[in-house]
Amino acid sequence: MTPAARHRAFVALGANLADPVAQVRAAASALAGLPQTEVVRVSSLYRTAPVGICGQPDFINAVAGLETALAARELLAALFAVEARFGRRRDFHQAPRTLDLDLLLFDEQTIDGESLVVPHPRMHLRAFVIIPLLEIAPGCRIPGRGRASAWAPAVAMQRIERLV
Ligand code: PH2
Ligand code: MG
Ligand code: MG
Repeated sequence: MTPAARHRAFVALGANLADPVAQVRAAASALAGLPQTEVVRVSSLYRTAPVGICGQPDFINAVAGLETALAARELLAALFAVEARFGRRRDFHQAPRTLDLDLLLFDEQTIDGESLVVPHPRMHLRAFVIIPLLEIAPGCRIPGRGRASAWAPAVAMQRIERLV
């Protein structure tokens, strides 16, 4: 039997409701429980200003690097299942959330589907993704966007604070 191909994936974790530090910590542990998946690294937690939305509490964000034998869409479904377990409700677009798990990168693949777009289309413009991603994968490349590190200056005005 040939072993299933292993993929390197990066996932963004975010929460801004109901003790978000605890939510993000627990979510990182939940990722370790995904089938056929190992968590290789988890970044520090960061407190970040909401981007693209007004009047919401600060977020807690992190990025996890995974190694998985799941296909991209299987991983996405597994991430949705974890969000649901954490009580995520989708009351309206960009409603405050107990947990948001976004698939950022999947190997060097470009996926342009109805339910899944990889690389995440706005990841390079968000300090809350770029800074934790660079912490755990400084040489990381974003297909179509070049080195992740090249985007750090573009997000330098966004408020982000690493938690100790
Ligand atoms: N997620 C969003 C929109 N804005 N801002 C921060 N700081 N962190 C997030 O995780 C975030 C956001 C949509 O998912
Ligand atoms: Mg999101
Ligand atoms: Mg999401």
